[in-house]
Amino acid sequence: NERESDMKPQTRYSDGSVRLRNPHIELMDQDILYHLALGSESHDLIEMFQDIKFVCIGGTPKRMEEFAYFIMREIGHKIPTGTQLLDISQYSYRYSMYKVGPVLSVSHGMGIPSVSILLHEVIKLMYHAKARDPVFFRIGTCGGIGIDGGNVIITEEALNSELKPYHEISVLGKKIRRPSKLDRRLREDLLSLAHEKDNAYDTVVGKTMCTDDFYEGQARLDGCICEYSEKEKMSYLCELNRNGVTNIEMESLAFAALTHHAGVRAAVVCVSLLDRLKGDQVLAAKEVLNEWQLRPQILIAQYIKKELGLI
Ligand code: R2B
Ligand code: URA
Repeated sequence: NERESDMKPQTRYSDGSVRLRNPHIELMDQDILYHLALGSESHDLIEMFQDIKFVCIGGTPKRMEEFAYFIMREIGHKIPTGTQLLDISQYSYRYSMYKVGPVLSVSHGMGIPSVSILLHEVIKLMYHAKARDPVFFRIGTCGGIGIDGGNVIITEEALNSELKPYHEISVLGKKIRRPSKLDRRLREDLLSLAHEKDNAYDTVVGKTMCTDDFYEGQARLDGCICEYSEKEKMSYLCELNRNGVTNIEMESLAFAALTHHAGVRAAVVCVSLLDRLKGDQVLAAKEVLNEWQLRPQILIAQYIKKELGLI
């Protein structure tokens, strides 16, 4: 019952606004974006979100709040003195969402199920808002394969744990596969914006393996269960390395597959927290980790500033 999804990637409307691959939505009286605490009738989504050009998503609510303040300074967006950015989705108690001019900064939680739910609703949000040609970025963390903590990896291709470039999901009890493609042009533009002068860290392009677990799913020896040897672990990680895998994380597959299928341009930029060929535990100090997590944000900010004509 397995088959490649034979549908072509979704195209946008001629004005660049998002078209949904779902005939049911426009027949509904209202569409409640439950996990965002927004709705098409309860909120004026066009008024609130039509100007969005960049949708940036990342795991934690705190990091995405910080990104919102960071991008606000970078693009010179002003809010009244003494006021704070509002977490638009605070009453969902699931995800958090901040809007800074044309930038939306949203948390997606951990793993494919969480990022999938978020993306279904954010892509619908862009559709209801009639936002034009929004670009999506995942700003994340990962384990490097032969890449030390602190270095930045732009995903060339998202692979499942069998190293295949598709996301397999169950729909009506049947397995279907969707290609986990990311936008090549976007990736190349990002790479060209990566700093070269500063040698503090590198920015590289590589294949990203996406797993459903942090421990056994990523060949760690330090989960509550481990039924393989260190030798088996190392031979597996070395095989990943030989296959061009530069990093492992837990969302890129669904992120790439859903955005591609919805006809939305997207890229994944992650910072490595450790080289998995050297260990399993994330040992770096909190302050160091915080500084590292800014690095993908800096790259995305460069892209946004360039697109806005600010650099
Ligand atoms: C990277 O970090 C998280 C696990 O610690 C997960 O969300 C991911 O992809
Ligand atoms: N996120 C992951 O999924 N794996 C790591 O090793 C580090 C961060």
